[in-house]
Amino acid sequence: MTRTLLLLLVILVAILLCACSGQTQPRELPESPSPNITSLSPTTSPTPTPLPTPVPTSTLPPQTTEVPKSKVYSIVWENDVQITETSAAAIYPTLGLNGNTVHLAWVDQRHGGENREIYYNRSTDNGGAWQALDTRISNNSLLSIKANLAVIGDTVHLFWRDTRDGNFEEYFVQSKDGGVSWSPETRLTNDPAFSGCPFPAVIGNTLNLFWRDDRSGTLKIYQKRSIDAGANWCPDILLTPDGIKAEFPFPSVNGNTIHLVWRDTRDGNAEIYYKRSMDAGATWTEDENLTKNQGESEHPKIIAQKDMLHVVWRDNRDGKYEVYYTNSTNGGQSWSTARKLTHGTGQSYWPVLAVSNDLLHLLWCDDRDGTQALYYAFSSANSDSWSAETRLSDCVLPLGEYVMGANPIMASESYVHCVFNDDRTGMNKIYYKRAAISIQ
Ligand SMILES: [Ca+2]
Ligand SMILES: [Ca+2]
Ligand SMILES: [Ca+2]
Repeated sequence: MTRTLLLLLVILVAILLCACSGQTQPRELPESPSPNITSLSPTTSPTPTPLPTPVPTSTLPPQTTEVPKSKVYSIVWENDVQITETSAAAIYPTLGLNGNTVHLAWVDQRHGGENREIYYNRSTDNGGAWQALDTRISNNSLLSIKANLAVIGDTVHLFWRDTRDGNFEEYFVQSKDGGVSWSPETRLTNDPAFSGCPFPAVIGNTLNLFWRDDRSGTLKIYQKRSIDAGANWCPDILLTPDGIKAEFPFPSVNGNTIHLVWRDTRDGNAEIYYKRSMDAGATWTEDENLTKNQGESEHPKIIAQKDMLHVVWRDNRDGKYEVYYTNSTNGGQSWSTARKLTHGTGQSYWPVLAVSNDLLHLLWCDDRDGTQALYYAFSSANSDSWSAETRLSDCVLPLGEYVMGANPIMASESYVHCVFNDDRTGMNKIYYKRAAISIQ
């Protein structure tokens, strides 16, 4: 019995030893979840399948850099809405945007003769419906033109230029209730020369206005500032060198920083210059030439999108005018190599950008078919690839420097809004068109 027990004990020990010899190192406890899981490099995740990018077209360059994207956007344009119904011409529409509210200003000839007046309308449902009665903003017998809006919440600032004083001067009105009622107008400039094309940049209660002025014989860029929401304005500030022709200033605001581009001839041909103010317009960095080529580089527009800056302009460095693009990923400290965006048979004019979330929207005029037409394309890849073009309208004014309003395109998360004038009825009228943005 004892011997049997001993034998069983020996067998048991042998089995245990055998089992232990086949066992690996004691299993470690599973790691606790990494607190940095959300910051893991994308390269450690399964590589997302590159989604179909918007189809390159014959007039936009093929995609040069594959950018994996998690979203494919669809932009579907709706029918035109005719905003002005009078028998008189209306031109130069421009937009402002605040949430679902779309603000629209334009130049209207309904009062006859040489008079031009600034008119205004708005939609509070993303462009679905417009006020039955538009609003007359200016009221004098001479030219009131080139309106431009700056919208901060319910406060709408509206600037334009006006010849009532014997030469062009900048004027300003303000609405603090989303365009329902308007302040009396304020005359902002007072010099005997041409004061044109006012472009505002608003940061809280600090208003900056940029315009071109030839008070000493040459067009130059001037700035004017108010730090009390427009109640008081500082004297005019000259922003570009005296004696150098500079015009078409265009600002974009990002936080407390104003980024400014303009057309400048100090280098012997027209170039796009840039500078920024990181204190809401009080001080500025040095002027920087963004183009540096022998062609005429003009019609610049800049727009900030999150931490990226996008600039477009037109350039004839290759013999005819095409739309060019550059961007900065470090707040304007350095810029990408310029890229040509249009390759059609005609000349391209007046490129304008809008941004919304991940999208970059481009609107421009092109005469490839013999008449000047308005085209649109978008990019979800910082201009590396572009959608097919959409011809939005036969644009209508003869080619010239005053064709396009200041902001004819703006975008929200849900819609792209576009305004233009078109003479399909035999006379220029203001049309509005929107596109719903969806993610497929
Ligand atoms: Ca007038
Ligand atoms: Ca003047
Ligand atoms: Ca140039």
